[in-house]
Amino acid sequence: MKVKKYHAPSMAEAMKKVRVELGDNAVILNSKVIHKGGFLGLFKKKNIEVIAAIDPEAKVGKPEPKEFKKELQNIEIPKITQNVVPTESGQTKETSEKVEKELSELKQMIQTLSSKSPYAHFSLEIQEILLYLQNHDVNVALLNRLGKFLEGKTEQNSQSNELNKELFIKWSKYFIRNEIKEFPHGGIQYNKKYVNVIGPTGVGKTTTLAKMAAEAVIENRKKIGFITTDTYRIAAIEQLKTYAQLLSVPVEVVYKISDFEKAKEKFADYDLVFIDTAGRNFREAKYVHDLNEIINFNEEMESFLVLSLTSKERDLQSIIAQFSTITIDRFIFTKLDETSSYGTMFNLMTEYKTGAAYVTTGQSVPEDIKEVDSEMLTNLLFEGLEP
Ligand SMILES: Nc1nc2c(ncn2[C@@H]2O[C@H](COP(=O)(O)OP(=O)(O)OP(=O)(O)O)[C@@H](O)[C@H]2O)c(=O)[nH]1
Ligand SMILES: [Mg+2]
Repeated sequence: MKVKKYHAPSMAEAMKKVRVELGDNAVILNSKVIHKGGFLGLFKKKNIEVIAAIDPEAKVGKPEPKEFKKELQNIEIPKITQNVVPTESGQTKETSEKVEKELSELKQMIQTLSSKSPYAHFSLEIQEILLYLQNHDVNVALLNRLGKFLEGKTEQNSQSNELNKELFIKWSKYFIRNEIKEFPHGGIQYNKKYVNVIGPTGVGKTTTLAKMAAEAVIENRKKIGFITTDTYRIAAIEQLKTYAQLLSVPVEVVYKISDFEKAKEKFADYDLVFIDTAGRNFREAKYVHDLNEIINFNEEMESFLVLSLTSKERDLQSIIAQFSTITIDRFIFTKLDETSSYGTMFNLMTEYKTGAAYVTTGQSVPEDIKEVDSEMLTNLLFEGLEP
């Protein structure tokens, strides 16, 4: 049994190294993203680490998982004699004990990894794709379904001699896109008068609303107004007023539902009204209740839940649960520029059966926003795997 660690700037390059050195029957035990070098924690380089193994005496074809595990248990750890006299290189009893301990830990690690790796039984081509997506934090359930789908495709096309990486990527994209295709995606539909952004604090609600409003005014020539219900911070009203001034459009500040009704009259002959809301701690159940006290959600309204991709997935799930009493039309995923992991978007869309409207890619208004659909999102996810 030969076990080796490989480092490369991308998953594709790491897999190439594995293939060249260990051949097509290698098994990937683990892969992770590591950050190397840098100064004071900055400018670190992203690196992929892959641990791969091969049994040179194994029959051609992939090893059965059970056999493979048994073989791992039989890895010989070289016995290092105790009480070693210091050698010329200065090796002492302590260092040899340390080496033995490290070897034993390594064996333990390999055993744990191999028993945990849910993908070791797939072919190398499938593993490469699954591990790439795993690094993007795509969840295990989705990956297992994809693995089985790719296995089925491999069987159907077993006679073909064109089973190359491009084909596996094409099949994977087809599968992933299909998982999210049925949900409505895309930006403002322009068929409802009110557009509303809600979400936790600091995720980019106001900035994103300004970007959406700018598109409505500049590209679609719509007559728009703003409503802000964010009366918790003076600065929040000023922030929205600044964007409104840039677009030469009015802002109404709304404290209670009667103010909302007045603003509605004021904007009677407007095409679109963009509503900004206060970000609140999503753990406070009262937040959603308060929103219902100010905004009349019975109006013709498109509601977007703004989620930052820099948040933990578990927190995003709690946020979505908190907003379950409000009809969310689509998600907006912000701060794409601050993460290299896009899987969370797919996990949430499939879990909550909700599509996405936009991704935002920076602080600049109005340019750092992109309208999305299932094809664009899928291409984005696979960007780093394309040859
Ligand atoms: N890097 C990055 N920063 C962003 C993006 N969108 C917004 N921001 C920044 O995130 C910070 C918060 O943005 P806001 O629009 O004020 O967020 P908010 O959700 O309205 O915040 P509250 O109203 O306080 O809840 C600002 O510094 C924005 O410039 C993005 O796509 N990428
Ligand atoms: Mg805000």
